[in-house]
Amino acid sequence: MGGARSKDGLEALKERLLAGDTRALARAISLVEGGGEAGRQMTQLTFTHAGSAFVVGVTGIPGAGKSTLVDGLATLYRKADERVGVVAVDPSSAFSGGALLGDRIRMQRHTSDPGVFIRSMATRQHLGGLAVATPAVVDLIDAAGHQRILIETVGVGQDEIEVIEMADTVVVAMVPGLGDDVQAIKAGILEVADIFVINKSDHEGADRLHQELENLRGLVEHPKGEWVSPIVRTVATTGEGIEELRAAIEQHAADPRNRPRRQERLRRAWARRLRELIDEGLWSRLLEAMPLAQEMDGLVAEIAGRRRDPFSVAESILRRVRLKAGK
Ligand SMILES: Nc1nc2c(ncn2[C@@H]2O[C@H](COP(=O)(O)OP(=O)(O)O)[C@@H](O)[C@H]2O)c(=O)[nH]1
Ligand SMILES: [Mg+2]
Repeated sequence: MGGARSKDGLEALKERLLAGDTRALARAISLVEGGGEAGRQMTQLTFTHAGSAFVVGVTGIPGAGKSTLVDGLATLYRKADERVGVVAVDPSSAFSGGALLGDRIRMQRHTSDPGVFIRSMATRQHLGGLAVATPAVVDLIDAAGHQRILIETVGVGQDEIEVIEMADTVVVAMVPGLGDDVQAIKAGILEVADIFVINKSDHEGADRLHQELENLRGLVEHPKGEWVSPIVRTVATTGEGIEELRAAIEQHAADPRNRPRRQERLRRAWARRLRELIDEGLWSRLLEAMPLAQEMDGLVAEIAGRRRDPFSVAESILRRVRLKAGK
């Protein structure tokens, strides 16, 4: 015990994780969330073991019924004997101190089932933000052998759009009766929606929302013969329509026309991530090579005082940098 941070400790942890040990998985996730060196090594050790799970992203405004939908899907997948992972990305839980009470009660049904692994993530605790932490956590759950992973996010910030881009199929959940601004759906979210869900179809206004969505869907460019995101109606609390949603996800996953789009989405996300890592690395090496921190204060003050412009200050620093290959 206590050796999880040593190299051997991490190796042993990795082996247990790959064997599907839930406690090892939870421990590895904590390391990754911590953002330190051990977390980075854990990601490196497990990276090539991930990538085979099918990841479904469910996004929508708070209260749309995402958790209830995810729970319904998880239950269906369990009936088919698939191991399920659930990642609830909930910035609001940073304030309430954890999953909402309703979520906790719902999740309790699965707590005695080792075939379901549930993790909720709040923004606050993550270095590098959710866009970095969530895919890393999903990969760990994947490497631990959970074939179906459901990510729940509130579709608001750029971070979350980036999170959802990692999913194989993206479900956008909406609810009727919120007026005709179509719930402030961001153009970005609309474009990544592979399936629309009208949840709370038992509420008034479902027909109207359905019509609005069809109109909106018509506005998004669809090259001929491309996948047109279906609209599925559900009442998540009774389970109505969940089977149809599962089938729509299946169809989207199996449709060969969707492969290029999915690959492009993934490629874009990894290109961004790689770029970030290089940026971070360059910056920290730069600071190692020349202790700029103090000098920066003075330079920033000069810029703020309009005595020098930011372009020439940046240029003067960069001129002092000699990029060297290797160490
Ligand atoms: N009437 C009705 N209530 C629902 C439905 N789906 C979810 N709810 C309720 O709406 C509330 C918010 O659901 P939740 O799944 O926590 O939404 P989330 O914030 O998007 O995760 C809960 O009280 C649910 O029981 C539905 O289809 N019909
Ligand atoms: Mg929720």
